[in-house]
Amino acid sequence: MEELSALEKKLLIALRGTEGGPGIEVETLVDGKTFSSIQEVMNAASWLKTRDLVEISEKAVRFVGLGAEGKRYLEEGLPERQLFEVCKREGKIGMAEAKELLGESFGIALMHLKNAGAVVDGGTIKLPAGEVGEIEAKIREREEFLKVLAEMKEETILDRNLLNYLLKRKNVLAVKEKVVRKLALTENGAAVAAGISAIEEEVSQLTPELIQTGKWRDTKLRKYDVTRYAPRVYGGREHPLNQIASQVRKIFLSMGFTEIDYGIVQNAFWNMDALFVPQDHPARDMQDTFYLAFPEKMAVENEEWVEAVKQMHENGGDTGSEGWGYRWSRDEAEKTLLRTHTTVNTIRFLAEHPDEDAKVFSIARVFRNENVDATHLPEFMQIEGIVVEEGASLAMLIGVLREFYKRIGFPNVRFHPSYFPFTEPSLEVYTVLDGKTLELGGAGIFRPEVTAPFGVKKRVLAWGLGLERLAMLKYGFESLPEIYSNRLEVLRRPYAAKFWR
Ligand code: FA5
Repeated sequence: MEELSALEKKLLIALRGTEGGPGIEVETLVDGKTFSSIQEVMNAASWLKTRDLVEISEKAVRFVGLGAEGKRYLEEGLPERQLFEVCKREGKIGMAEAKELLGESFGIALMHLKNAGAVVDGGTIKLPAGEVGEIEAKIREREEFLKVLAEMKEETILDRNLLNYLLKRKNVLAVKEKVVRKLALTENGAAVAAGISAIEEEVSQLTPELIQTGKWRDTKLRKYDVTRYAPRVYGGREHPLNQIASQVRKIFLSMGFTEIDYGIVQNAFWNMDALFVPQDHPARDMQDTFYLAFPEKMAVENEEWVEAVKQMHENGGDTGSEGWGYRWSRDEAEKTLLRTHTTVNTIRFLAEHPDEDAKVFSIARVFRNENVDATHLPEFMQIEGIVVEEGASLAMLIGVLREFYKRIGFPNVRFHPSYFPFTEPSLEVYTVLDGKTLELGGAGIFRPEVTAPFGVKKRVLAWGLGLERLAMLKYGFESLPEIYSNRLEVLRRPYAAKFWR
């Protein structure tokens, strides 16, 4: 009883005595005093129904009224009445003559006069002798029916045959369907209703006003039953990929990093040459990289950089390295492409800020000419970062990555040695999932061949990590394509990490 709202109690009282019967129509309960709207009644009724105190019955009922033609016939008479009158005067009438007399309504008039008993014989319409009275009676019945409908009361009983006949005539009648809802108390409901004595006004929502004025002390607060069923509400929320990107951003910002980004369209110089990726490296093939037709080329901003990178590839410049030992091509370096990794962001940043200590990161989209599978997409996001600092070390690099993964929820990532043309030493971050290793990212210390051409003297710790693979593990997606499927049932389900500590 305590969990019932005042409105629910009022409804129970209003329904007293309805148990076991057909119930009361909802509309009749709306009196502007106890209940002000159908919604109010139905709201209370629905809750009472979930508690098995009220039964709600719904029945679709058809309401018949006059249609457009029906209203016209009521004023001007039925078309068959007009034809009947001329026939009656002459005893018969020729089809052609009748057509002329009645104009447009001739067809309908004839059809319904025949239905009432007239016959057509050799181009003449006749009322068979002795049946004239009967025919007229039928027409009158129809006319009466229309009149009755026009003034219909709830208790009017209609002739079913006539009704069916007129329903077949076009636009004579109009039918509307309405759902009639009736409420009745269940046995439980009757017992509860009998026990209600006074209805105290009570409050189901504590407002700031109630609290500030102190009125809450004298207010009766309605109790909640937290075990009751309530429909699940799906509020809007950020796409999981955006959520995880925001978390990644927050983590790096809180670790003192600054976010950077350069454009998606780059030339091979920044995407590869500056990173000491040789010009015959397989990753530069069209099978792996999306090159652009417009613009086909993009010059490098600074000739000194071009010269230094060229030397590095051809002979290692003055780093003591031998370089790659081939003739470097400016043409190849100026080719435009969609960046294949975000390391292009950090190398550009380094070229522009060669002397600074720095901690920068980016979370950005990259493109590769890849076949889609569970762990590969042609378009994906990378989390890139560098730490530039005199005494930076591999231990620091591992420390930063461990800290990042720990903060995002993965305390047990592992590292093993790896290879990238731009780092030495290089390592790979991975995790084990369903017995298989899943590569999460690459990292390392930029080689002198990468830093020297831009005059960077300090050590640079660098990494590039996959965002989607992280999202997949964190939110329990089956595969990377599922993240982008944007199916509502996938986006709505509660996220469950696949990866466990
Ligand atoms: C790189 O892209 C290097 N630039 C990373 C790096 C940066 C190394 C700085 C050293 C220093 P890799 O191609 O392995 O490396 O990609 C890095 C991560 O991106 C992968 O570990 C993976 O998590 C993600 N990734 C790579 N290819 C795909 C793909 N096709 N779909 C989704 N994620 C991918």
